[in-house]
Amino acid sequence: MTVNLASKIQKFQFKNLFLNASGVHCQSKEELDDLRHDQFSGGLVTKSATPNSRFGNPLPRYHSLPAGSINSMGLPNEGFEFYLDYVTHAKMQKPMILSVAGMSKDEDLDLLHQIQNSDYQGLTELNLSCPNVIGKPQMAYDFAGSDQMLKEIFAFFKKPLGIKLPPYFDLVHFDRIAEILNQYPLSHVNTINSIGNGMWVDIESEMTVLKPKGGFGGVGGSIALPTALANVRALRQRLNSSIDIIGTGGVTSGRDAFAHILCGANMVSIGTQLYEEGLGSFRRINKELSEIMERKGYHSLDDFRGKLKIM
Ligand code: RRO
Repeated sequence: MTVNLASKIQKFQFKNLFLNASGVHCQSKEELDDLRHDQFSGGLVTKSATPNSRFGNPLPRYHSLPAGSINSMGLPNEGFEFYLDYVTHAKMQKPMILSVAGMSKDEDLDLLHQIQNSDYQGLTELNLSCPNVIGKPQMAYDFAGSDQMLKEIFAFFKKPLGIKLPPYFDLVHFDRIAEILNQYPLSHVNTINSIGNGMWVDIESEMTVLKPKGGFGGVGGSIALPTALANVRALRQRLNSSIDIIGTGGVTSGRDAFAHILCGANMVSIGTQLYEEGLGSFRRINKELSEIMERKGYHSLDDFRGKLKIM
């Protein structure tokens, strides 16, 4: 039996459901080319672009944890023009998602105006959840502000647009954000960004492991999996069926990807594990997911997507 891992976001067809998580292996042209040519990833997401290139926060700004990672990269990127040019002109092997993150609402609107006025016809994702830029709050925790912003965006933006959300931790917050998002013609939501402002301590040196922001950073990897699954599930239960979901967070194996799909993910992205293991992680996780599906007699992702049973 062969299984089919094809999936889509709106009209965009992906040969398989795996993406890199934005931020991992997607900053430079070489990294983007690697992803574009890798036959075991279905698509790619760019590093979130700011209007101008940025070095980001001081080092050390990434640390491996026993079951994940903590980072405070601070939006290092090559600048918006570089990424817009890449996704517009690179010879396509697979669909690409242009991630953008202005440092303010005005910058977000300006970036989206530029995309609207460009030749780019692909998917865009607005990152409303970066936890690591000093003085820049995670927009998606401000419900009224996010609503207002989306209202202003969709007054002019007519291309496919999704947003990257931070994790929510209260059922009332899922209700509230879904109620807002359901008012807009979003292509997708990508959930979750890293769990913001965690802390890790090296007890020998008695120091933080990250330099920026006094050691606070976004937590990802296995430890984030339960939070990620909860967010995919809770949003799938609440969002209009027209809004697709990219499940991000804690995927290290085919089992984790299978769980994301059961919770309702259309696509699944790999962050910390891709960083730690490299591009080979796509091949391995593909194979593991295929084996689970074969064992269960599933031919396609639709056979079990969103069909999580409750006890
Ligand atoms: O660059 C970062 O520090 C970063 C970003 Br923009 C983000 O959205 N999520 C994250 O964990 N790190």
